[in-house]
Amino acid sequence: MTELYDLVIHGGTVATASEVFKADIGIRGGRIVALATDLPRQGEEIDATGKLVLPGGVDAHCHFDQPTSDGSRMADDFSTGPLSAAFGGTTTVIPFACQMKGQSLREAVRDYHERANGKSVIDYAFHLIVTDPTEQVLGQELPALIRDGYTSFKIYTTYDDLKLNDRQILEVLALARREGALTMVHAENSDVIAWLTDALERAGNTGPRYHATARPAIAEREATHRAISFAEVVDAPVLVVHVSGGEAQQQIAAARQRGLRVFAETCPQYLFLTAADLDLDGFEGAKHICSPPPRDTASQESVWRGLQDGTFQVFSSDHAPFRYDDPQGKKVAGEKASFAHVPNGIPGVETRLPLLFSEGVLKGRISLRRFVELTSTNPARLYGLMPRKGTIAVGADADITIWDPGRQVTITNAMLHHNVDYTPYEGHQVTGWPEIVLSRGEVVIRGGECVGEAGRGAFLECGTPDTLQ
Ligand code: DUC
Ligand code: ZN
Ligand code: ZN
Repeated sequence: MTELYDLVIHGGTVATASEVFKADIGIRGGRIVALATDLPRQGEEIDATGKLVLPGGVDAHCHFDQPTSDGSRMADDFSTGPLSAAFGGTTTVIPFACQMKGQSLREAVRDYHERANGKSVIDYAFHLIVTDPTEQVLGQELPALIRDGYTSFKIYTTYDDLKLNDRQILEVLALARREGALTMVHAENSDVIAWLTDALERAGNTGPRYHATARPAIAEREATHRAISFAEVVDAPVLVVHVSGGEAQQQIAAARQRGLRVFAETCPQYLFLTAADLDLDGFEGAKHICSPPPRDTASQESVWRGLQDGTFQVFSSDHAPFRYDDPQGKKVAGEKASFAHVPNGIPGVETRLPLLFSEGVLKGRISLRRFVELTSTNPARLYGLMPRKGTIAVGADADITIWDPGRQVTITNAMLHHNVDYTPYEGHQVTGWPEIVLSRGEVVIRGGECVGEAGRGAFLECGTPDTLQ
């Protein structure tokens, strides 16, 4: 008799964005084919008694093997980045394919496929980063790429090598509207940052902690307001990435109250770090330099409220990995460097889910359903990966994380699998950790080991973003 299932997960508590229920899961050909109590014991079996059975995480903001204009290299490539993600319970990553100014966007995409090809243990899609919206890019390349499954792109309002001017932002938003894509915005006012940076450096204030002074919440608020205003002019949806706290959050909440299709993402660093972490002894504060910078405890509370009240739809890592003791120098730029030359970004792809589960779900700040929604379902929906990814349902890919809700872990860098020599969360105690991770029905992580083959992860074409409120 042919078996109905290749694998059955028995006895667990399944959580989706809409319900939490006891069920067995039957898997065949990499997909979920049955969801019911007491499925027959067939094929391979996993006993999930006492465990949570969650849709694998979708980390919609991570940077792997992304060259920077100053030549600093990211520590994780498309092997170690996705591997670390998988160990942390994530089964889909959406890193960026970044166009360099003067480069064709098609060429950039080809380049990133070469970087990624044959390396990732889990499935991946790409957001684009549009830095040079020429006539060729807007008229031909971008519309064709959207049709080919690259349906979201990030634009910047800061960094000389990345930023767009206001006119260009409007052009990109208008194209996104026409072609059914989603624009993600890094919102910080470039001139405010440059002006403050110059003043700080002239005064000799160049240590890591001044990174936070040079990038104040007002600069983020202004650019957030501008991005939302432009999206309103064009009548296009927009998603503001890595929102750090109350100032920008108020702009987003007010826009959403007016019924605008404005979406927002926040990240662990805005819940678990503050600007004080940039002020550690010596140069150690450089370990926490990311942009926007972490703020203060009031901002952390504000971000928690935004996760609770729906201002934020997406919780991503913004994993942007640089080594602290890099061969090029401490945090790449060297200890003598001004904060302005330290690459912006911190690791977090493996700790994203445990931190939010422990501090959010177990401390009663968010429900388990909301946790799943923020970390898996909403990113899949907004970036056009539903119904394949982001949920546990018949027909979906069997991307599943079996979660031990009681496991106590003290986070140390030694236990993580990224290629970075530190974690910003060293010594942080959490309860809850992924135990078994399946990608398309195949166990990839079990018993603290990777048992999935490098390169088995597939490239995913994204469909039209679901930006209905
Ligand atoms: N923006 C990101 O999205 N990641 C790292 C640094 C930055 O400025
Ligand atoms: Zn950014
Ligand atoms: Zn980022």
